[in-house]
Amino acid sequence: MTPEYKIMSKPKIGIIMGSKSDLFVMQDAADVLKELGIGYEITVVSAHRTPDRMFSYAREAAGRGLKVIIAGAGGAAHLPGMVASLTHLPVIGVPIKSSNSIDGWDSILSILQMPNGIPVATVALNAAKNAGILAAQILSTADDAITKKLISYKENLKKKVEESASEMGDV
Ligand code: RP5
Repeated sequence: MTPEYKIMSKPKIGIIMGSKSDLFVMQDAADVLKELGIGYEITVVSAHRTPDRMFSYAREAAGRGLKVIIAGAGGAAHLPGMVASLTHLPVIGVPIKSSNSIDGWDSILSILQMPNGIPVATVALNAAKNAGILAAQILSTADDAITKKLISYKENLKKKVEESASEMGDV
């Protein structure tokens, strides 16, 4: 399957989504991983339209060196849970408010309410950026360079708030 993925060097994170129409959300995961200098691959894998592709992607992911999978889907979103059932890798689910969605709740509940034994770490609706950060945090437990980058990323968030506060007039 490898040649058809869009790959940044030495991918450790696999970003998949149920449809190309999910890319407007899932791109945020790729962007934050790029910012943190973490290699990822990104592609479309549909649980219901391409079940065989989903099966082989999930089964082969660990062997190809991936450490975390980020899976986004909208509507009756079974992709993250099904992928989690097929691999021991941690799976982060991104519920997406898609064109076929009932306000996003269908996707949130499908991804969040996994039965015991097969967890999916579910982020907020459309929160692919947080999925990317969480994936980096998982990698950081065994990687000091990523830890340093995350500390500086969060330090920067703090600085921005402080700058806003001083612009608005500190109290
Ligand atoms: C889901 O259905 C996809 O994840 C997407 O969010 C939604 C709509 O897909 P398209 O009809 O736009 O391909 O499977």
